[in-house]
Amino acid sequence: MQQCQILILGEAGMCGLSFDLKLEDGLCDCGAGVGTRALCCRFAANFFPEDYDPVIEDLYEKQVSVNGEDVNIQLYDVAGQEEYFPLHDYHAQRSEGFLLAYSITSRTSFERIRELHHTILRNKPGEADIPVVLLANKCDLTRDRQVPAIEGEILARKMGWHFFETSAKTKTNVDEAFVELVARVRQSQKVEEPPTPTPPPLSPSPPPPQPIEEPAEEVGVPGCRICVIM
Ligand SMILES: Nc1nc2c(ncn2[C@@H]2O[C@H](COP(=O)(O)OP(=O)(O)OP(=O)(O)O)[C@@H](O)[C@H]2O)c(=O)[nH]1
Ligand SMILES: [Mg+2]
Repeated sequence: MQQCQILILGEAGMCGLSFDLKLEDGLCDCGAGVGTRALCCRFAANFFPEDYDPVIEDLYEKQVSVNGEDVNIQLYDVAGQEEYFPLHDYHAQRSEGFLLAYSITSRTSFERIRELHHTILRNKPGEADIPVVLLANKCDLTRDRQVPAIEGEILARKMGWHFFETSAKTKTNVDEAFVELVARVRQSQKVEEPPTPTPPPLSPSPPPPQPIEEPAEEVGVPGCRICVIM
């Protein structure tokens, strides 16, 4: 079974600012996050959380078949607040593929994408072609749209990323986006994998017999071979 570690990053929800209060009060539903947790829940468990629960760190696991290979995905979601940036770095260093998410209802979350991308670059110095998929989440909320799809498409094309408008709520493009990322990760893992050495043949065939030719004439000091004239 192939392994693949993925990190999802998105702008933090406003509720995270009053994290302590929230822990005391239980869940809060102010709905400010871009939906990284909801996307993970939808993908890993086909479940949509209506509430807003600003967890610090969550691991989701799911096995999928991508291009005929079984892949075990470990998906990390970490709180977006500044105090958790060290966690972003920790997981970014260990991850092989990244989902960068914004909400189509929040222009600031779209503008945050470049910073999130820097988190990846900072933690993967010198690595080219890092698999990234850009997600424009909450595409079901068309009436609240602040970011036209074309802006996401242009950014993704410029950066060489794949782009999906998703909805964790309606499940639109969620599986497609994850599968695309995993396919890209597998592709890059194969480039890095050393080629499998070809085993030697079981019974090596002997070299073809060479005709034995008699030397025509020997010259030089007797007993001391210098050259042979054929
Ligand atoms: N309509 C709609 N609501 C969504 C969607 N995705 C998430 N939500 C809602 O948005 C709120 C925030 O979602 P979360 O997944 O908790 O957001 P988050 O990105 O993890 O937020 P942080 O933990 O602060 O980074 C929740 O109330 C979700 O139900 C979506 O695709 N459509
Ligand atoms: Mg969250």
